[in-house]
Amino acid sequence: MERNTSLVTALLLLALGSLATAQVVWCPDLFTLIGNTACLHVNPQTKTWDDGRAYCQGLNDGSFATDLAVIEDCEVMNSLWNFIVHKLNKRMNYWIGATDKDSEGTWQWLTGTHVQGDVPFWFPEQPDGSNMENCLTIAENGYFADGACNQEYGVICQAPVMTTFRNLE
Ligand SMILES: [Ca+2]
Repeated sequence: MERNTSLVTALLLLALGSLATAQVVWCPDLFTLIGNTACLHVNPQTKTWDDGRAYCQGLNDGSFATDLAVIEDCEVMNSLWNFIVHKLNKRMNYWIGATDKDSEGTWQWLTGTHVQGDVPFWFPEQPDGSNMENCLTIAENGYFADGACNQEYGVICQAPVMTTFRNLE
């Protein structure tokens, strides 16, 4: 009997222990959690791609890095476009963080990874600008397109997702 009681007590404590903390995911100031996995900042004020990048890189206090957004996830892409159209009501062209400046036709994110091709990211027939269009936008139709880097578009910036373990007791 005593043995059973201590076993039950141990199991109960174990259950309480796992319930007592929760992982809290959040974003730094100025950034919104999109699709539960990305911290993004959408600014409809228009800038060239380079100026947009500099703007994004300035959106932090030095304890983490920020840059133009890297959108590799379909869920994030959908949630982002819903946020832009339905919440901000600012459907327009936005710069994001990829170019084919280094090698025409080879699109790379600022992180160095290859930009995924085709549906559901790129609009059909895009990219189509060859050497004239070397920067990546999410266009006003909600899909990727290439754009001339000195055009002035809105910008979408990204910060790392922050995680905290919060005690629930
Ligand atoms: Ca190009």
